[in-house]
Amino acid sequence: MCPEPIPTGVALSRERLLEAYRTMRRIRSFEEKLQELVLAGKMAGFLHLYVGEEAVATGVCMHLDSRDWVTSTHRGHGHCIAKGVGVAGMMAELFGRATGLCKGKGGSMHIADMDHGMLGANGIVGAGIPLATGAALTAKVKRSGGVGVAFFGDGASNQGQFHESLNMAQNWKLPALYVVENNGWGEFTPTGFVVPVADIAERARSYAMNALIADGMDFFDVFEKAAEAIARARRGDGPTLLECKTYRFSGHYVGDTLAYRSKEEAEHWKQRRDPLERFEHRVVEAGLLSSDALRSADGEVAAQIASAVAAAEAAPLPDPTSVTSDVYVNG
Ligand SMILES: Cc1ncc(C[n+]2csc(CCOP(=O)(O)OP(=O)(O)O)c2C)c(N)n1
Repeated sequence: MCPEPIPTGVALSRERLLEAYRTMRRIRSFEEKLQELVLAGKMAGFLHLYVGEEAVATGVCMHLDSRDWVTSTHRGHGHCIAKGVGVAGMMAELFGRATGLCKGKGGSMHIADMDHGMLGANGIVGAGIPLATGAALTAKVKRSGGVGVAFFGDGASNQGQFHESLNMAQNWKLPALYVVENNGWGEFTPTGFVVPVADIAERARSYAMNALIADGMDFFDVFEKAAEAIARARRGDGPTLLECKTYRFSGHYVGDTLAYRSKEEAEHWKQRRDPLERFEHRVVEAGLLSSDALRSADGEVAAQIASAVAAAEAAPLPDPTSVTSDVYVNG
């Protein structure tokens, strides 16, 4: 089928547009359900929500396939879902069940799924960056055509691992993509308070690396910039630092009182820049998708998440005797 043009100049078929919407909606609905479960005392553990940043993971991962590897952060549900990890295994993992992706031992911050190229969420800020660099080195040595993609925050770009990885990747022309999700905050500190450059993309210049900036609240802009960066990596022309300007609608974690940021700031982003609403507005205005098609996608996603919750709640807890298997044991 002929791809339909859209106003940005990005040409995507109706199926691909629906796929993008479904992925963004799946991330949002999955996390809204998690928040509800935690606040109702039905799910234990610490949660960092990705709500508001859906266009970043989706716009990048829609270019990836089974050759590619992704590393994530403490705010990792969106990256997992966008890379194709199933919500049933994720939900079971978050409930700590034996049927979870990591047999209930990883939880929110350590979801990994090798079958889908997800090398792991990571509770250590910046730690995914060298792992994705290693994946890019593997792809280069094996000539697999794959790309190593690291998602991380503005705060992580202050870590030594970021600088060491970028230096190595550029020197060795690795097929890597470094996606900075600049959401304006690192925990409770404004980015400008700890990052002296106006754009984190500027940091690429120190390593003679290609850099791009995208509106992280616009799926189409991220999609277009990521296409360019990933094509470059696959061609053997080296890595890119892609800075996506975005915003987390929620607090740093579920339960954060948000006393440090103004309501006006958050309202501005939610009302004017919500990536799902902007996407819908654009595709419906351009006659590419109908509101009915989008509501039907919402329904499918809601049913999928409800069934993931029901299956997870019914699943067994891990057998206590398995506590030392699949983990590093000291001594
Ligand atoms: C090495 C390390 N230092 C500090 C922390 C505590 N910590 C957890 S999240 C976070 C902020 C990270 O900010 P950023 O990288 O911008 O990601 P965001 O939370 O905004 O997505 C910090 C400091 C940690 N987990 N790891």
